[in-house]
Amino acid sequence: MWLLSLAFTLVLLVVSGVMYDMKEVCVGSPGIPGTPGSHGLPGRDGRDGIKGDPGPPGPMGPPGGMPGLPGSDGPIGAPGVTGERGDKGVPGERGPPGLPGYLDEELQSTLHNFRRQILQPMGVLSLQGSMLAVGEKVFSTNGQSVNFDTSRESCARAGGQIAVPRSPEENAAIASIVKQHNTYAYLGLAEGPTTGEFYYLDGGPVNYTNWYSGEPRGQGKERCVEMYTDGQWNDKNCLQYRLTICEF
Ligand code: MAN
Ligand code: CA
Repeated sequence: MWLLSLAFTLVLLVVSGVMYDMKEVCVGSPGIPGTPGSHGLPGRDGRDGIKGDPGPPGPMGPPGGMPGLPGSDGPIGAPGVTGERGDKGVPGERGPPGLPGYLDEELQSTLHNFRRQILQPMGVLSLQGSMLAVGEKVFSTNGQSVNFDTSRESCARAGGQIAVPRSPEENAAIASIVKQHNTYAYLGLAEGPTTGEFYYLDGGPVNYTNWYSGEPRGQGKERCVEMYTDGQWNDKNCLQYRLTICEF
C-alpha cells in the first residue's frame, strides 16, 4: 500500500515539475535581515609566549642595608723598590777535574804571552839602568831631589812607595843608585812618637837597619832617614832635598 502511495507521489511531482517549467512565476522582494545572533563564548587561552628581556636595574635601596659583595680585583700596581741584597748562597758542588795546566794549550799560550809582555819592558829598563830588580822588588829613581813628602807622593802616584831596604841586598841596591847620582836619598821609614824608635811607612816595626855610627841622634828633631853614598843611614829633618827612589 505505502509503495503504491510513493509511486503516486512521484508521478505527482513529475507532473507538477513539468507544469512549473512551462509557466511565468511572479516573485516577491526579499524580507528585512534578521537581528544578529548573540556573541559566541570566549575562545580557549593561547599557549605561553617566549621569555622577555631583563628589566632595568631597580632603584637604590634605603640606607642601612647589608654590605654588598666584594668587587673584582683592581689592575696590577707599579713594581715596588728593589729589596736589599740577599745573603750569599752556599758554594756549588765542585766541578769535574780539568786538564792539567801543562797540557792546556790555551793556558800555556796565554802564560807565554804574559811572560813576554812583562820581560820585554823590564829588559829595556834594566839595560837603560833605570830599574834595579832585587828579589821580589824593583827600585827606580826619577833623578829628582825633593823633600820627603814630595818624594812620597811621587812614588805613590807611580803605584809604589819610597824605597826602604829590608835586607843587606836591598840596601846595597839602593846605595848603588844613591852613589850613581852622587847625592843622598830619603828612605821609607820615619820616627814614631817615642824618640829613637822608627817605623816603616805602613806602621810596621823596623827589623833591619844600617845606621851610621852614633845615629840616630836627632832626639825627636830628625824624624826622617837619609842614606849616605856609602849606604849608611842618618836620621835627618824631612825638609831637605833628597833623591827620590821608589820601590815597586
Ligand atoms: C848633622 C845632621 C845630623 C847628623 C849630624 C852628624 O848635624 O846631618 O842629622 O846626625 O850632622 O854629625
Ligand atoms: Ca842624625
